[in-house]
Amino acid sequence: MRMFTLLIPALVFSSFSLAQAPASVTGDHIHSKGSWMFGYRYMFMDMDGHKTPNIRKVHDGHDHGEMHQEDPHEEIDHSKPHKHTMTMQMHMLEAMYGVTDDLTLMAMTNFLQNTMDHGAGFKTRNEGLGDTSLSALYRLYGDCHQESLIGGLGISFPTGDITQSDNYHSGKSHHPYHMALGSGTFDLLPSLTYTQNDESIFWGVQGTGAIRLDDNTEGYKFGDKYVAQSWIGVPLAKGVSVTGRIAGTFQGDVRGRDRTISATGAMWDPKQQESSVLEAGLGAQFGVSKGLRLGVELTAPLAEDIDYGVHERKWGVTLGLLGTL
Ligand SMILES: [Cu+2]
Repeated sequence: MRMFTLLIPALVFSSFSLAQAPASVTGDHIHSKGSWMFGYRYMFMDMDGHKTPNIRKVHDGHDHGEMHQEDPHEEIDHSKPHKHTMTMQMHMLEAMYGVTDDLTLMAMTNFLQNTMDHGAGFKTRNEGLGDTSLSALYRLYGDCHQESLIGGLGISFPTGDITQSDNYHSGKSHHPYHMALGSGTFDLLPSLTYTQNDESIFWGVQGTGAIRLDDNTEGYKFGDKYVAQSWIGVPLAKGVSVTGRIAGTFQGDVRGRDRTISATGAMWDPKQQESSVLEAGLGAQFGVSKGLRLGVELTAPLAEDIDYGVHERKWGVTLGLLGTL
């Protein structure tokens, strides 16, 4: 509430266009020649346990979230239902620069904190620098105000360390795949975004991919990842808008395997990492001052089709502070 009263005077003087994608979306716009944008985004995701064949059999379709936490030592015994929960926090920095009115370069890097709770207060944590990407965004069509079609092509560099030891297996093993800080591979990042904007409504649709170009140093590669999403937004007042978003994400299985990770359960099994998730996002954006925008978005899954090695998603939040020069 106090934040609102602080924002109101700023909003009155704001002339920054808020017809922009939700805080969790990147690569949806370009910048005019010679102009810069800098951004910081914080993402938090809360994840539930894995579904397991055992839990399914015992509970026969009932909510898996009801399972009790158990001693980490019991976890190895897969005849018993168990639960590992996980949180992911990401601090992302980005910079965009308009090389021409049609071509914008975008650089992004992030710092990750992944924490897995194995039950009974036993936690493993992996944190550090994630992967870094450099992308080119090109205006294929449109005026970038009322309508635009933007194609993007980027490369993700493996700056995230994939050799951090896990204290779960006496430090001899690397963290399981979904706890890794990066892919370990050079990834191709294609994207295509179409947006429309008029006085009373704005919307966009975007497809993005992460295609692994080689095997990493540990002898595996993550499955390719594809996201298809669409959002719609309404300006409520000058400097304030709300958005709704729906996104489908597919992530393939790991190919090959990390030799330090023995498949003592689905979580460590490279062939149990595939997921398809449909999620919804509800967001709001505030013009803080001319050229500075604060966005927030809450996300929750609508439907999931996930392998036994994948955590079920619970909810997430993204905060974004983006400023143009
Ligand atoms: Cu930008």
